[in-house]
Amino acid sequence: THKRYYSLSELSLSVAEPVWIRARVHNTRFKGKLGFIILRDTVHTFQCTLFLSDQVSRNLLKFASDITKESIIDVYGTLKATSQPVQSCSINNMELETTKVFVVSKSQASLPFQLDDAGQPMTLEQAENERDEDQAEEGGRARVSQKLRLNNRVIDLRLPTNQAIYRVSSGVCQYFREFLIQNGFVEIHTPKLIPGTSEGGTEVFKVDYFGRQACLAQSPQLYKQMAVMGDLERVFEIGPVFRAENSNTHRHLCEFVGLDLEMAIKEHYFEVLEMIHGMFIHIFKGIETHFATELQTIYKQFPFIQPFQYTEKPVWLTFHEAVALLNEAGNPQSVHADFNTATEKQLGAIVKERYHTDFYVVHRYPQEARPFYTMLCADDPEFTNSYDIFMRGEEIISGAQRIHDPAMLRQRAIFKGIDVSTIKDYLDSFKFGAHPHGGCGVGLERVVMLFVGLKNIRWTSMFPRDPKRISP
Ligand code: ATP
Ligand code: AMO
Repeated sequence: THKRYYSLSELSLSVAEPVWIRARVHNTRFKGKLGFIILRDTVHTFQCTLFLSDQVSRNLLKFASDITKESIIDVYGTLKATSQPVQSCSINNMELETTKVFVVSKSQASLPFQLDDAGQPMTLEQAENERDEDQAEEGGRARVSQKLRLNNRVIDLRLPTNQAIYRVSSGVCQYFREFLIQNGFVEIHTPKLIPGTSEGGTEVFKVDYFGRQACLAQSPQLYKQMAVMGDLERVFEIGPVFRAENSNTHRHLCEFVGLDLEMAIKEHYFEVLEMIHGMFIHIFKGIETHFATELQTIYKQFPFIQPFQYTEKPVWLTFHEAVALLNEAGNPQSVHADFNTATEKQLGAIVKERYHTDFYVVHRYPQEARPFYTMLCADDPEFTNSYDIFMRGEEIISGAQRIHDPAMLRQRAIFKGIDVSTIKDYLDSFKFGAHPHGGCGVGLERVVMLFVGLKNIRWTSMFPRDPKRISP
């Protein structure tokens, strides 16, 4: 049989017998007959004490005082309540009176940066200054630069804030999958090496495919629709999306995780919007309920964050209504062009004031702003059965009802400048009886960034890819 090891989150004063703990050394302090080892495990920190005694020799104290930060150790001892809260530990009502210490794996003594420095609370100015890695080098700087942290990402990931972020990110995927499976969706995996673009435009990585040209998929768009034509009817995918987006903004990556869904619809694209709304409420509630410690850990480093606000009653605006609100506020936005980033933000502020929510839908976009496969409105072909969804005034979702008539689809592809020879199989798939259908694509890193209230997508991408970074 194996020894039982406690993780820090399992510790409780009701555990009477001595315990073994394996964790990382966050810090140590030794003086004379007394020593402290601060252990760290995910978002928790906890203090072990060693006193010179019958059970703790001078040799053990000396050995323990030489252990380097970030080493992994086993400690054995008894849990004791503390008379006052232990300073700088997240578990502060108890400590371990330690009698045994073993080193499992030693860390090199010099670290690229100190975790405590990288974990210092940031001001809004410091957080916003990190929109781009190079900008981050100037003005309102964080104590450890984003560049240094990302260059040493494995160590950076150990920060409690990062432990929390990637647990929240996992939770978002878990609730996305859970809700859709409960609603009859099938999880699929579509190819990432494809013959042409799926979204159009030039933002595509070209690769050599045995002498022929192929592309890294800009989205699962064409294949998720083909799966619906293959009668899977309700499908979803969690997978990588590639965009040769040569832009250094706080919210664009060259590779991100797409949460996509596609479903047959009976009468109206509102069926898809209702599904998406239900799914997001499920995600938000799941995170608030089961990841509350993680959220608190993140807010501790970013004390300026206002928790995400949403209403269970959906807030849906038509593009025309959104433009009217903007025009009223003095913004000359036209109904025939997409919003730019500043306008999105302004709309976010207006909606928040009026409807008290950071989460809302804008639908019936102008055709100019949408890809070729988007269904035009029956009553006005200048507009489309499409939608974007916003969180805190930034786009997190695009979606639409799709054109299922093959002749119209072909015509729209040509109109939008797509080389139809590269999408022949896709176009053909609508010739044998096509379900009316619609869906959406969500950017995982953006959802996590905006739900939590972070200011840079690089903090929600574990190994971010942007035009300047392809490693680690
Ligand atoms: P998607 O590309 O998936 O629609 P997105 O949020 O990037 O998501 P875009 O349509 O690319 O949406 O852009 C929306 C707006 O964001 C644009 O109108 C533009 O004003 C702004 N934008 C896009 N790329 C950049 C960039 N590289 N730098 C500054 N602003 C940008
Ligand atoms: P779209 O191109 O709008 O739509 O992408 C869908 C969502 O993906 C996220 N996103 C990004 N995240 C990080 N970095 C990027 N460069 C980036 N680009 C987009 C955003 C966006 O809302 N096929 C359609 C979806 C559909 O209609 O089903 C599509 O790809 O959150």
